[in-house]
Amino acid sequence: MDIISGTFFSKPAPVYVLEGTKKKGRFHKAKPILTITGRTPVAYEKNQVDNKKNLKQTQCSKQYLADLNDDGLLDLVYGDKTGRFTKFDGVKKEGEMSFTNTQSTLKYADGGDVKLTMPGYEKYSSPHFADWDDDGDLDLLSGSSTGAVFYFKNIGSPAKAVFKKPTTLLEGLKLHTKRDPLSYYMVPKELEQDRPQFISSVTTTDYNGDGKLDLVIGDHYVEYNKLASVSQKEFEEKQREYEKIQSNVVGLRKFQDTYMQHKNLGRVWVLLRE
Ligand SMILES: [Ca+2]
Ligand SMILES: [Ca+2]
Ligand SMILES: [Ca+2]
Repeated sequence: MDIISGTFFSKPAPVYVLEGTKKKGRFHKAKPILTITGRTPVAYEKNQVDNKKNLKQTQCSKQYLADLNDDGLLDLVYGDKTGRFTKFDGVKKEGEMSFTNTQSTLKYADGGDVKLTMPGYEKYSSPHFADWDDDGDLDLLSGSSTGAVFYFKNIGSPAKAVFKKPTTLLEGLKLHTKRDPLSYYMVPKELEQDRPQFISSVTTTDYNGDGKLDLVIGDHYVEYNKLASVSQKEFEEKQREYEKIQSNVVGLRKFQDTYMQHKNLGRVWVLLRE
């Protein structure tokens, strides 16, 4: 058994493999996954274009390996900040996994890019593939910036995956409707406990053994507490001030550091399928 690990940024590489050894639970050192010519398979914000000057590398929220064209070789799919699903097809290379230099994107039947479309710029698509409808082909499931989970049915064939527009399996938080970093992170207590908070990542397994796939979702949970030394009045005033300015991330950090304590945590949620 080998471990595949992705990273948020692509320096020096976005995906590593840790090959298993003969000793149980022991692995070789992580090595980067590369293209057939030894390049790093970098996902760009726009699809591959001739004018390489304008290419801007995107943040990858999750990487996933699945064979989407039934050629026996794993293909590499990235989720990213802009909500797309970028793909590098697997190619044959002796002794190791390898991929095309060129990126493509997962497609709908009408040829459009499969994309998360919730409001706001940071969407963080998070691909996972499983045969969710049990018809023999791999369907796409995705977490997102708001914690919502989407299902894209594969309406192509095992040899050519093509997807249907998404069905929402789990609604996300309603707060992330504008590019306002404060609303992005600060979630009222009652909602915090209700559903995944931020950049959810989904996987499937039959958790309760009833023969149907269930969802296991990881999230990024940020716990905030007002500093004890700051009065409630002052805190609320500053918060209103901040909301009025609709400041940027730098402003958010300043507000957090001055008036709050915060902890970044991860949680795991299980949703059983009915
Ligand atoms: Ca393949
Ligand atoms: Ca299927
Ligand atoms: Ca189940």
